[in-house]
Amino acid sequence: RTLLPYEKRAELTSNSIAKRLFTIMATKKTNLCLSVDLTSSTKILDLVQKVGEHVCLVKTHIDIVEDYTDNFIVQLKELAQKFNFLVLEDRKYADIGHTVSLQYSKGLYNVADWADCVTVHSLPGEGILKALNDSAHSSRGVFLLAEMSSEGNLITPDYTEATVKMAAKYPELITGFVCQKKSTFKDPSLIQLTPGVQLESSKDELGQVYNTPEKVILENGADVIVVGRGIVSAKNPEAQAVVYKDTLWKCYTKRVSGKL
Ligand code: UP6
Repeated sequence: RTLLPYEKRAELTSNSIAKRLFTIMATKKTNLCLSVDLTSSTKILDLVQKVGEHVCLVKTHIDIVEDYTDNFIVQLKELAQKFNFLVLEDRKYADIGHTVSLQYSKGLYNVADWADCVTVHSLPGEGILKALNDSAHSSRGVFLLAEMSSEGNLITPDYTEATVKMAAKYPELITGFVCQKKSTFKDPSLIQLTPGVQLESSKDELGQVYNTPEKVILENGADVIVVGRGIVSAKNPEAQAVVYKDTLWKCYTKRVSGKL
């Protein structure tokens, strides 16, 4: 899986979002996902305006935005079109199917309307995927959480394995996994989205664990790399996004060249 280039893997997918994401990465030559964890919609839009050309995916936590309006989404989607990136709402759904289908398509944020893909926990069982499969249009995707980056998380190897098995029943819905290890899944048509990445390995004060680009891409099999504070909290986020983009892409090209 990890030795195949993105453009080849784009041909293998059954999920339309995975196909688009692989294609965007290959075309724009970037596997950087920016996690815009800011609480002001103007700050988010300013940052995305500056770094949009360097990313394949923008990851939101829409429920932390303090001044949410529908117009914010209109503008975010305009930037997505202009710069050719996709939008992932990192909602980490984790309830019974019925509730999740309401959370996904109703309420203030109407996530189903605008997010190309969402994150979902496998914890409640398959009903959560059935619900999303029924309410999502055909051009939507799910990243299923198979592992987490945070210290002391309660996910076990058995849970991870059962998560990967569950995903195999929904090939048209599943874009990939949020996970940390290369061995977690084999299917080259699915995407490994890996958070917990900064240029130096470190930790934050609340249990987040950071690995380097080299480690997550060359050793651990990451395909799309999520960077939040590494960019958002930098003195010059735009310049830092370019540093991340270049470093991450170099690791990817090294990996697919097979000369490790
Ligand atoms: N995230 C993780 N670890 C996971 C899953 N998701 O950090 O296992 C998300 C967080 C945050 C982002 O919700 O939005 O990825 C990481 O941000 P950071 O780079 O600022 O730590």
